[in-house]
Amino acid sequence: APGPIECRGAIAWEAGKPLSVEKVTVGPPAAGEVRVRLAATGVCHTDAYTLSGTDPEGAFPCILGHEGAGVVESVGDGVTSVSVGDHVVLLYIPECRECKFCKSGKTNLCGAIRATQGKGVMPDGTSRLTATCSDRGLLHFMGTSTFCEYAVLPAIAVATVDAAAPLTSVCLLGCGIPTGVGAVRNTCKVEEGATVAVFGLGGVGLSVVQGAVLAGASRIIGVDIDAGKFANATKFGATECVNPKDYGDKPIQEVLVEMTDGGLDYTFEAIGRTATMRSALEAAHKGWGMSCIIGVAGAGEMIQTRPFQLVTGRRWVGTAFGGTKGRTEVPLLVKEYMDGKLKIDECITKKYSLDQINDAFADMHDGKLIRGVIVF
Ligand code: NAD
Ligand code: DAO
Ligand code: ZN
Repeated sequence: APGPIECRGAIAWEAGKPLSVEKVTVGPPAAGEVRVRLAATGVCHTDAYTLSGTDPEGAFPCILGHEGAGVVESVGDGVTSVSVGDHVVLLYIPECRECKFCKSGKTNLCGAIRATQGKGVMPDGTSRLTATCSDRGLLHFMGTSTFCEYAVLPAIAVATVDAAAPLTSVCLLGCGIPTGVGAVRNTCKVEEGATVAVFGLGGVGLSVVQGAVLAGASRIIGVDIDAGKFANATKFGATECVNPKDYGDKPIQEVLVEMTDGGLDYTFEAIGRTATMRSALEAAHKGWGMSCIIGVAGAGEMIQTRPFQLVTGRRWVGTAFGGTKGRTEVPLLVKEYMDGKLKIDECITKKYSLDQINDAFADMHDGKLIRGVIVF
């Protein structure tokens, strides 16, 4: 049976402090679990949000990170769905295929390990992570904790992918890209010829743009207050870009409604601000326009609009991980990437070593990155 592994990880000792790269002991996988040697992980705003301390559910000390890919190093008792040596993308939303949610055919929000994952522990209520220096237990994060050379997850939380695919690229299929592409395909089911607006042109918004291109949208309007984002948006297929700052006090939804003869068929909010969520809803066309919330707002914030906006046929929806069922759909996204149909490498602005992880956070804060990737 596999024993504990001593390796390196980036520990978040407390909120608001830089991550500390040091020795971490990663326990063996228990029954139903797998241990993965990470090859690469993306750095996402959710990691920074929790580290900042504004996430009320953030608990420390922990190992952050949720956009990872690697190779299965060992498996616990009873694991049959994956084998040692398999290449996997780690899933912060698992897919058990047995719970009420999985069986509904209506959602990707598997409930199998929800309660323990939210508390930062494995399904048996314990952690596999220990800070080697002090023997202090560390909490898991989002069920993944990818900022470490090894991670332990339930087998239902890894997607086996084509071993020929570079793990340093497909790690981004752990969050940002499926979120944007899936919002278009799974959540909104955007049809050919539809008009689309994307609020926020970061990694997630660009993935919405990419999804809209793949869906055959006729018009894709990017909206961002940082005009520096427009070049990439155009590269990914936005047909127009709009900067709300160019319109003074005029609400951006009015600008968009005028540009589009009454509004868009689909709008997406990929920023995480309640004001832009309202703008996106109100920029959707009367009678049929659908607006999708992707951005994660601060704890306790509320959205608002006049109910008349919904009475007159606009629909307000939201999505987690783009409605993607990870074990089933992530391997298909890898195939699309290998076939040259899905852009991933274009989303990677810069690669870092684990020792440079705080630089990756700083560059992300400065808005310099579509995505930064830590290569182990
Ligand atoms: P990002 O910071 O890279 O991109 C956000 C963009 O919004 C930036 O380009 C910024 O200039 C722009 N922006 C900021 N304020 C604006 C405003 N008032 N009007 C127009 N544009 C504005 O972030 P990202 O990584 O692309 O993530 C976007 C959001 O999606 C975040 O809230 C993140 O937490 C969330 N997210 C959600 C899911 C999900 O499953 N629902 C998954 C991943 C990320
Ligand atoms: O099943 O209740 C649930 C929650 C599943 C996780 C949803 C997370 C959505 C937002 C992710 C932010 C970026 C990683
Ligand atoms: Zn399930």
